[in-house]
Amino acid sequence: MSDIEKKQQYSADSIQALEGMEHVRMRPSMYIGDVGVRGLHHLVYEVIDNSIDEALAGHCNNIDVYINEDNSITVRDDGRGIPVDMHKKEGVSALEVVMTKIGAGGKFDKDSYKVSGGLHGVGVSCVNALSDHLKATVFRNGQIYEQEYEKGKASYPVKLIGDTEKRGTEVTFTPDKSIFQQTTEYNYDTLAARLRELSYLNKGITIHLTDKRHQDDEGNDVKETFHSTEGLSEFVGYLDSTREQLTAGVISMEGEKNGIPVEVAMVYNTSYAENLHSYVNNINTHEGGTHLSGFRRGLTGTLKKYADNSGLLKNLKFDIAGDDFREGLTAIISVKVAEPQFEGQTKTKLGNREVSAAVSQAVSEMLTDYLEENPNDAKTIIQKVILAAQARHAARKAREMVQRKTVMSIGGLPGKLSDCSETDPEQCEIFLVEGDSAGGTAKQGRDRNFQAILPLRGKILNVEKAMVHKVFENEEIKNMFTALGVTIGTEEDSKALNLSKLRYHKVVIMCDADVDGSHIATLILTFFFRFMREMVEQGYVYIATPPLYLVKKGQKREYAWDDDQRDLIVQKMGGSATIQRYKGLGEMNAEQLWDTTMNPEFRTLRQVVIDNDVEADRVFSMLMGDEVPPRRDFIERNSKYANIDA
Ligand code: 0RA
Repeated sequence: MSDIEKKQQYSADSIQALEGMEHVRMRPSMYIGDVGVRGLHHLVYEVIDNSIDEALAGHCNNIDVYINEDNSITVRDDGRGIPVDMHKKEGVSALEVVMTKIGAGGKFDKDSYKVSGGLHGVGVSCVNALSDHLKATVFRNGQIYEQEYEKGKASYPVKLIGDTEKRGTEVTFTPDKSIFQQTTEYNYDTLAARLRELSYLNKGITIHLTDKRHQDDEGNDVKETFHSTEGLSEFVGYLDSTREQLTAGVISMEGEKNGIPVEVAMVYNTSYAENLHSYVNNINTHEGGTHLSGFRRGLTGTLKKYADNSGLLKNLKFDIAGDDFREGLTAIISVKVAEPQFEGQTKTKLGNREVSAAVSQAVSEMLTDYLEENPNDAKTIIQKVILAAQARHAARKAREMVQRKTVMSIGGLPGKLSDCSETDPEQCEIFLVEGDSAGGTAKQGRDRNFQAILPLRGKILNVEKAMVHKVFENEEIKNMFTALGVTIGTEEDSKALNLSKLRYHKVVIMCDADVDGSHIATLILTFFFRFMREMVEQGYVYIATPPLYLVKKGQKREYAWDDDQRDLIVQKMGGSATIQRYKGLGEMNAEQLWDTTMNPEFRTLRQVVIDNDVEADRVFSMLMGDEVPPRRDFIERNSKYANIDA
């Protein structure tokens, strides 16, 4: 029995269920993961999932999501509407049971195949418990019903408020500020990314997102519509839109194998990165699992067989490994599993054994057909695989050099590193600084007890476009590996990261606050995202935020991080102040850099988080492409969402 099932059984008793709602408020992280930005957005996904389920059951076509002016959220669908009749056992309306009893979720509809589900699958009652206020409106049987709640408790019994021709359910909730203490402000891009993802994963559904807090030039609310007719093949196209495709079409399939609905879409591009994304019941299975291993097995087996039969591998002097078949591959795998077993650290790894063969078979059939029907594409793909194998051999040599350097302790650290004296990694910070001169200032300004400085020379390698062995041969990248104490590659997995000897628990990217600086920061971030991803996932990677302005009047000095702040300071000083705009870190002296950017007491560090795997992948390929404007636009829009670190 899964945890969720246990929870449902537990809460079947109404008295215990009441305790359940209080328990959610007492231990919210147990239900929604955390009470930060992620948990806040999770509330929305939890509500939407009910509407998605209604759509998957064939009763709903449209879902409207509103971010209201006060940061409350409204989700409306045109499904059957949550039943409002009396629930015999509980003695209250079914609606009230769904809204106030933990785990009551889809209990009414035993026949419906509940496949959608938030990561924690806890249901809308959980959202209710964590909301200051929630209003549910049901359009059903020609009538409109309403009920409101405060912190999960019904304010009055369900009431009839009018007639309607519509059908559906509408939920508006205001997250409780006493629970979500960090912020209750919703990020449009985060919600948009998830809704877009859901529309690709559940083709045919139309989802609208409206942001009532922001208007365009004509005064209309910012708004987007997400709808996919093709599903995953369109998703792959979207994801790879800034990469150059190797073959003309997307290879895709959709069907059922051994009773398991399987959908796969894949495309090869000219890059060297492997981008596999997998889903179970609309949940991103970030840690992979049986469906992903089934995909890999099907892919390798089929391509190997084809290559052997076609004679393309004749006279090859080196072996071909599984990795080689996935270089430059972008693929999305989506399965629907009735009773998913989630394992792994973040419970995003599928454990169900039976899924592996289902996906493997589906992939073999799909690929075999494709290769036979498109012999030119087949040849192009196999040639790419051979090149990958060749490069891998070169990479192994380069990697071994990085390893060797890491293992040596005396004199093993890069010469450019100014290390700190503290040795407990948890206390230690390293600043990756662009350029030697800024590096010098940082070295003078730092607290050498716990802050290390590693200057990086100019533009570091764009790993998005470089072959793997070039990455490991790169001087700056080798320095980062050795300075951080991170090694890569084990016997079983050439890409596995070893963080057991990590020397700093805060890695701070410190670049100029201009376009060039953000480009360099993005290059470094891309490196972390592709080659040291676990560092990001474990929350070790931060971005420093140097000020843009120094405002001076007489003896008074204040710093500003944006134009509004600058104007406010000038006003406060009574006008006619001198404004210095910092063009780079180099214009600051050591003391100024310490005061504004490095001193833990006053600085703002932005912690780098990945809130949507697929979107992060797309954004990095976009950012590292050749066009500057979308990159700049993106960075400017996203730099507002700062995570304060004390
Ligand atoms: C169970 C039964 C029925 C509808 C729903 C659940 C339902 C729940 C939600 C939550 C958000 N939107 C929803 N839409 C529908 C109705 C069963 C029937 O009418 O026979």
